[in-house]
Amino acid sequence: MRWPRNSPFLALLLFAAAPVAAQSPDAAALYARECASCHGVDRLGGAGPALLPESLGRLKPAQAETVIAEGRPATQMPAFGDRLTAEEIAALAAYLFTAPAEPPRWGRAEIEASRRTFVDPADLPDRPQFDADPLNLFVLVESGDHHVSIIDGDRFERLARFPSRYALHGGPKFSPDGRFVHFVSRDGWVTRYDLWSLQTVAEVRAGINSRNIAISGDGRVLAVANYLPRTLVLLDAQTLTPLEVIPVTDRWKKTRSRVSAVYLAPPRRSFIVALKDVAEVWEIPYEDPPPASFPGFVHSYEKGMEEALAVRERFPIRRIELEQPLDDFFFDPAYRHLIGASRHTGEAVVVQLEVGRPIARLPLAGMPHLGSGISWQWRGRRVMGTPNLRKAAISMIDMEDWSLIREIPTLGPGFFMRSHENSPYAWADVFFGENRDAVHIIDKRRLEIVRTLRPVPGKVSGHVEFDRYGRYALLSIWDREGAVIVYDAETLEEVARIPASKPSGKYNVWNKITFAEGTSH
Ligand code: DHE
Repeated sequence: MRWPRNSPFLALLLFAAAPVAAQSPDAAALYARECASCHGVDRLGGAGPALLPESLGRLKPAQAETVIAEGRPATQMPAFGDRLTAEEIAALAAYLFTAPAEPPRWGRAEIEASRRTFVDPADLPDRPQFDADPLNLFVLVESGDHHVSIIDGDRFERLARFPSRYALHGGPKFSPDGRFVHFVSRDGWVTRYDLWSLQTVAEVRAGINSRNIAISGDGRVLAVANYLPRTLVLLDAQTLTPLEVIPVTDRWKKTRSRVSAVYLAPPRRSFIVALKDVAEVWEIPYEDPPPASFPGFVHSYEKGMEEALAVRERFPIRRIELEQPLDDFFFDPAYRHLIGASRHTGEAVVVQLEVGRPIARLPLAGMPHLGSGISWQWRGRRVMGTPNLRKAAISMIDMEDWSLIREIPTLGPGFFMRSHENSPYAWADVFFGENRDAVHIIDKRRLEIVRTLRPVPGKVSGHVEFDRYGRYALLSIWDREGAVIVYDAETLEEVARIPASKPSGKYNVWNKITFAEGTSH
C-alpha cells in the first residue's frame, strides 16, 4: 500500500515516530555566553582563572558542577544555578575537563605581550620605607582570598597586605640581598615585589599552567617550570623579559614533557630541573657566559653539552638519564646529591650530581612531598626527615649510607616539616585524616615525638616557619577564618595570633637568603 505523499495522516505518523531526541546542550556556546568574559574566550583566564584540564588540578567534575551552580565564596565567581539547567551545568563542567582541539600557544611573543612594569626600577627608594628589620620579614601567602601579607618578624605586625594573582603555589623566591620577592601562580603569572617600598614592581605570564620558580644565585635569572605548555622559561629577574623559552623534550625530541619543578643548586651555579614525562633530570648553568664545566662535573651523558659549551650557548642543558621520571627533589646541603621521588613507582632515588647518575634507592613507600623534608646533624651524621603523603609516618634517612634509620609514627599523613638550626625541635603537621588539626613536635636528638599540639581543635593546622633567630615558630590555621599562630620555639607557648584568610606558606627573608637549615630553599 502507498501513502499519498502529502497525506496529513503520514505527517502525523512521521512526527510520532521521530525520536524525541533530548537536545544535548551546546557546551561551547554556553561557555562563550556565560564564562568567556571572565575566563577568556580561549579558556586561558582573564579576571578569573584559566579553565583547562591542567588548570583544574585536583577538582573533580562533580565539584566543578557545584562551583558552577553555587559560585565560589569570597571570589567574583557567581552562582549559575538559577540560570542554567542541571544538564547545561553538567555539559559545561565536562567541556572544561576536555582539552581544546588545538593546544594553546604560549611562546616568547605571548609572554612578552603579557609583561607589565608598574614601577621604573630607577624610581625605587634606596632604603626600606619602614623601621622593621628588613631581613626578619615574613612573606605570608593567604590562599583564602588570594592576598599576600608582609609581617614584621620581631613585632608580628602586618606592614602590608595586597591582592595576589589567583592561587599562588610553592615558595616565593627572594633576590640574594632579600629586597625583592617573586611569586608564581598556578596560572603562570610571575610577580616581582619590592619589600623595601612595599609595592609590586612588575609581572609577566610565563606559562598557562606553572609549577614553581627558582632564582639564580646572582639574582639575575628566574626559571619557571611549566606543565602547559611543555616549557622551561628563563626570565630576566629585574625586568621579567623572557631570555629563553626552552621546549622540553627527550634528547631525540620525540616525547614532550611537563616540568615538575625547578630548583637552584647554589654551589653548582645551576638550575636543576625535574621532568614529569621523560626519565631525565636537567642541569642548566645560569651564568653568562656559562662556565666551561660544572663543579666536580665528571662527564656528560650528552655530547651536545660540550658542543653547547664550546659555542658558549647561553643556557646549555646537561641531561642526566634515569630509569624513571622523578617528580620532586630534595638536596643535601652541599648540593652533591639530589633525592628524587617518583609517583610512578612510589620510590625515591639518590642521584649523585657530579657523576650524573643514580647511586642509591630509598625505602620511602609513603610518597614524600620531598620539598617538605629537612636535614640536621644527628650523632655525628646528617639525617633527613620527611613526612609522607600516603603514610602516617616521618621517614628518617641517614644521608651518608642512605639507609632508613627509623619511621616515626604520626597521627596521619603530613605535608610539611620545619625546624631551625637554633631549635632542638622539628615541627611536623598532620594534614590528612581525622587528626589534621594536630602538629607534632619532634625532639631532633631523640628522633621522637615529645609533644602534640592541637592549636585550634577541628581546624587544619600546617606549615611552620621560624624567624631568623629560631626564637619563634609561626604556624598556619588553614581556614578561611584562619590565623597565623606565633609560638615561643622553646616553651611551645602561644605568644601572638595574626588573623589571616586560609594562610598557606610563610617565608622568612633571612632563612631563605642564607639557605638556613630546617626550611625549604
Ligand atoms: Fe605544593 C611547595 C608540588 C599540593 C602547598 N609543592 C611545593 C613544591 C612543589 C610542590 C614541587 C616546591 C616548589 C617550590 O617551593 O619551589 N604540591 C605539589 C604537588 O605536586 C602537589 C602534591 C599536587 C599539586 O596540586 O600540585 C602539591 N601544595 C599542594 C597542596 O595541596 C598545598 C597544601 C596547598 C596549595 O597551595 O595548593 C600545597 N606546596 C605548598 C606550599 C609550598 C609548596 C605552601 C611551599 C612550601 C615551602 O615552605 O617552601
